Amino acid sequence: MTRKLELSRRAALLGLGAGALSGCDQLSEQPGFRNALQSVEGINYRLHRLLLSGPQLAREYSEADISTRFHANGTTMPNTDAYAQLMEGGFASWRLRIDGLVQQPADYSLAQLRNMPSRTQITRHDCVEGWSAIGKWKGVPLRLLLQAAGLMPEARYIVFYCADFLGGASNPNGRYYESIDLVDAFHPQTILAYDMNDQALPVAHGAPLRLRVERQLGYKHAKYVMRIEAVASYRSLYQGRGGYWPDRGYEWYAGI
Ligand SMILES: Nc1nc2c(c(=O)[nH]1)N[C@H]1C(S)=C(S)[C@@H](COP(=O)(O)O)O[C@H]1N2
Ligand SMILES: [Mo]
Repeated sequence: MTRKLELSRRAALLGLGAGALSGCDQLSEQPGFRNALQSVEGINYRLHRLLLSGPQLAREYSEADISTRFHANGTTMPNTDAYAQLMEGGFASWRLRIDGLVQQPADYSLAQLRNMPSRTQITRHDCVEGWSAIGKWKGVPLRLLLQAAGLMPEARYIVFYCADFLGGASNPNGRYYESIDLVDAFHPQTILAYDMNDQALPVAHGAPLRLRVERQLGYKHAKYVMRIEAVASYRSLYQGRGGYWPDRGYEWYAGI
């Protein structure tokens, strides 16, 4: 099924015009809309988990398919002094923190991540706003970092905290974050990418590190990842729906 068809199918299920789904920044605050979204989301999640809980791979493309223009969306330059300093220093002092329900919390430099085994994949990014682009991503499989950290048995979700705040740096609730379950966290195509199209990841696309979780929509692919936390539940984080856009009405499980 094409993306457009899929979106209009969901819109029809929700009893909405296609326009109602046409933007990361267009939201309905109506409780009815949210409840409808949540029940459809449950069906989509359970279906996907039934069909996709194995290692089924998202389609991979060839070099010739790589898009000449790849739109940068959402934040394209994080708006904090802390990020500006990291950027000026070429991210030499940047560290990725891994903690939460793990045996061995850790901090990784970019050089350390680049020295780990890597995966390269050419995949299509689908934004809920209706555009797609094909890019080549190289990074460290998330699975390797989680195995090194040693998940505790209670861990069920992996949360990604980003450097950027939407709606102003002084808005503590505006921090971009996302979360995924362990099926996606251990999936072979789930990587923390530091290269895009054979170059260091550009700032507009999430430097120095961004998530690629290829079987889900664009907003799940957290850019500017600073910290990874293993949790039993995401209900106590921010608005309790597991991500910046899920907190604002979008599906937590954005399976394509
Ligand atoms: N930290 C952060 N991650 C983010 C966003 C953002 O605004 N901030 N936008 C999301 C959305 S809606 C999309 S479509 C993709 C865009 O990635 P790109 O800029 O590489 O195209 O990043 C996602 N991850
Ligand atoms: Mo998006």
